[in-house]
Amino acid sequence: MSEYEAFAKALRQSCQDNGFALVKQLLAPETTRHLREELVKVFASETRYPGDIYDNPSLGSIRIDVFNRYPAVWKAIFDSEFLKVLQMLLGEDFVLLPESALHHRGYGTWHKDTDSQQKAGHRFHWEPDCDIVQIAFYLQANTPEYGGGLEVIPGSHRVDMRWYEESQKGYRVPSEAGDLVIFNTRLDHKACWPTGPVPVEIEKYAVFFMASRNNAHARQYIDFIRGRSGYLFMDGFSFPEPVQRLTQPRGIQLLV
Ligand SMILES: O=C(O)CCC(=O)C(=O)O
Repeated sequence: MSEYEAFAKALRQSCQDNGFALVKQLLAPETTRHLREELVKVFASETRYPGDIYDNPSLGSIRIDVFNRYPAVWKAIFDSEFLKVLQMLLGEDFVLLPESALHHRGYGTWHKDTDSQQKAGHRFHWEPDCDIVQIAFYLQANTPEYGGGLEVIPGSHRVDMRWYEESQKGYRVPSEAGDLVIFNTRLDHKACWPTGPVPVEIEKYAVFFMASRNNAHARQYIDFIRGRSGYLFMDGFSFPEPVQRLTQPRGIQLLV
């Protein structure tokens, strides 16, 4: 088996068994540094868009619609092997979803990203071919002392039940700046919390995208978010031309 095939096999196996995968050093160190500088600028800026979140006690600050509002961010990431890794995992014709966000100092509690759709009465995310993932680039290491990344309950993407308390300890995904973390939207997860004040030079910054295997569930998910309050960016959303030019020749689907 070639190195490429072994990598693809391990990636798929980890997502299937554990509900997440960690891909080491997908971004070059200078790209990570550049991205961190970009995010520092974005969160220092006064520009306000409806649907963004400002200094929420648990979620921190969130800026949405990376594709249209922060082109330097998606370009730096898409310039890596990012799309190729997603094709290995979700198929050559995977669907890039419109949802994307930048996070600063977010420390939320345990949840599945499917909780809101389940509360709204949907069950499509439990169908065996539903394969919708969150994709995170954390721009600092995830350490026991300072957090900075993701904590997960491995295998919980197969379990439709909350079986832990908020104090439950999970597995700290040992990501470092430049790594890629992919997780199933059914996986129980939360931000890895710091145990004390975090020095400003390692404050938590992250970039999130979403993608799906190309089947009817991608459309079901988009139809669901279109009906949700807070998803104002979806009114008239389109992927900008440069994203279309980069993805479409490779067979990657853009759904809105
Ligand atoms: O803050 C994190 O690292 C996790 C983010 C998260 O839980 C989410 O966006 O659903």
